[in-house]
Amino acid sequence: TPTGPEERFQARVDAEEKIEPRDWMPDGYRRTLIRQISQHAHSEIVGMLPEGNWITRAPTLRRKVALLAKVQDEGGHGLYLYSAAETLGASRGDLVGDLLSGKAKYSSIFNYPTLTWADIGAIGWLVDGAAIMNQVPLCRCSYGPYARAMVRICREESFHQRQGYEIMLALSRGTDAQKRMAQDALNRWWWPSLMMFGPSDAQSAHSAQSMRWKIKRFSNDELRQRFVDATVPQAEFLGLTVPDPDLAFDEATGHYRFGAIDWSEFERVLKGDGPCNRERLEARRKAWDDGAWVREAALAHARKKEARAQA
Ligand code: FAQ
Repeated sequence: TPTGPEERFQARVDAEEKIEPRDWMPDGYRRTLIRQISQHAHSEIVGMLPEGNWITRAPTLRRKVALLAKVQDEGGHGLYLYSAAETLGASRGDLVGDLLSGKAKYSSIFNYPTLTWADIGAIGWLVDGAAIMNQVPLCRCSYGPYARAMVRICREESFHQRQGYEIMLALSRGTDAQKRMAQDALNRWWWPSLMMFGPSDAQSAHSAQSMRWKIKRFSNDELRQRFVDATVPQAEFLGLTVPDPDLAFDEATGHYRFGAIDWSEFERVLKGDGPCNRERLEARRKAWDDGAWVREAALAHARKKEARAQA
């Protein structure tokens, strides 16, 4: 029978019990979750920017309504993820401060530009597709509040993915210019989407411990492989070519083999030197500054209500 608190904790995790905010947990478990959940929240909020760029230029009213709903969903995901991080004792002000100062990480993928309407299709298809692959197992994460938030997030992501794939389908069945646009978007988003899953297992600093704690259920490479296996047939159905000359189906394993990822590009983007890192942080800082009057008004209103309640 387990003796110390660490062993008892691990035994609960091994028994698939959910860990709740008031339960005892190792400091490392708490820190890992605050790190991952806050990076995830920042990704959702920064992730609104590349697509927000196309709301005013969506080609039809129907496309605009769907894109608006998707970008709003992402804002909502960010908010419940910040709340999940708060259940671990993190302060939302500190987390947002770390994002705005450039200290906190957010997903590398959102540092690439959206050059054409086809990029909105490619983001839904590939970026949300990758997000679902990574996040469905997080619905079974050992930490209750994160696992529960993920259930709703994944349902919404699945709508986002279909929205994107349907744009790609329309373009790939369209004029030659539209087909070229779809292919160009796939060319630019394919490799960055594979990088979303994080460094290879051999390089991943946190995977082994996070898997022992059942925060992560599958390794970065396992999820990346599943994504490639699921997505290549979808590209074929669209009549598009995945930009990887080494891509080949391996009959023996039943999986696609794919070419080497350019990890130097990934590292550059993580260091803040990707195509849009500066622009993204600039946009978040401006939104924060422009929203100062709303925060002040909300605080003043809350103080007035409190004073009235006491009177
Ligand atoms: N970008 O040891 P590992 C979305 C960092 S989907 C930037 O493998 P871990 C929806 C990692 O944080 C995107 N940094 O780390 C949407 C760590 O840095 P640290 C968000 C990355 O945590 C769609 C270091 O490298 N999804 O937003 C990346 O075990 C469309 C070492 O890596 C999530 O956040 C990267 N790609 O595994 C919104 C899902 N990869 O902290 C709008 C939850 C790794 O030591 C539009 N997160 N790093 O300084 C996770 O599942 C995990 O955190 C991983 C990384 C798998 C991302």
